[in-house]
Amino acid sequence: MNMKSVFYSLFFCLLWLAPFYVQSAIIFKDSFETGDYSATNTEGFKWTDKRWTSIVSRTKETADNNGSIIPPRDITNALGFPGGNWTPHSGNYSMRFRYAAGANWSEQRFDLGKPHTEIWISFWLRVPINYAYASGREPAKLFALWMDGYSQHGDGSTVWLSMWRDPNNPSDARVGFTYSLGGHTESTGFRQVVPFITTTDRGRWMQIVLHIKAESSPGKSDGVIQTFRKWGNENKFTKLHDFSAAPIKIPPGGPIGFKDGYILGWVNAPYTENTEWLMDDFSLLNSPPDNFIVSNSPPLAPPEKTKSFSLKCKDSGDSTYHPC
Ligand SMILES: [Ca+2]
Repeated sequence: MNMKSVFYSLFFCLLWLAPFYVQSAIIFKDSFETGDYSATNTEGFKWTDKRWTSIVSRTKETADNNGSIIPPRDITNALGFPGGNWTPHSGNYSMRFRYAAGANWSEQRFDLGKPHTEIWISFWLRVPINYAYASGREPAKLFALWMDGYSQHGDGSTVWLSMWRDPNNPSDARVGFTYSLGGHTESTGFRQVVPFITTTDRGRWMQIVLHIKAESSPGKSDGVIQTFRKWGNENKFTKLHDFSAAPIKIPPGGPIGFKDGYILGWVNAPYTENTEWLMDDFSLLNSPPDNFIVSNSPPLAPPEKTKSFSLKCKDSGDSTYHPC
């Protein structure tokens, strides 16, 4: 075989292999199959503050705020939430978020370890089997990501997704995003508040994919916030949010990028019944996840929402609630 033949053999061999090397670069993945909060990665990811979350199998609650439950609590006697369904999205375990009737808070925080200026986040979320947006103040938190400090505690920006009551069907939820400008300011108005969950979606699993990117240089306002959602019986994602002019500020004092976040969180209108969400297959990526096909249908686009709102927050070390 001469050199030319070797070259062409090698070239076609690489062409054949290429499709196997375009997989997403996964930074971290947790399907909770350890039955606890111990998952980490080389960048130092860790699950941090917990507010009424736990790790559950189909029948047992195996780890809670203290990291473990001995003996595991049974589903029929799990803190007044009898009769639930803890079937995970995959494997044998998932993370449970429990909002007691009348209570405002269930939240799971995480630390990325290494900061990222751009990140893709994917997780599966199961709509509570008795889901209904309660009457009262809005919104209800869904997700947050920040850099040096949360909301006004940060010189860098915070990005949020929150649920709003559907004015046409008050038990249903819409979802919008907002962000703070940094410099220790609170969030700006919500944008792109679009249909999200109806009571007919009770018990359904959805995959949520977020793409969040800080501005490329101070003041450039070219940050990105995109949200995609795919129900378990769908093969394509629907784009819910698409914004590429966000002034998402990196704090001059660091960290250079997003460092901490949380899932779900404070609801201004407490549920009238004990309500539990399940979350599974959480992953952080450098690029879109595999099999990421987005429907050609245009993004849902009701009018922009910019009305003022009131979020209540309480951070480590705070003794009282305050606006976020
Ligand atoms: Ca799992």
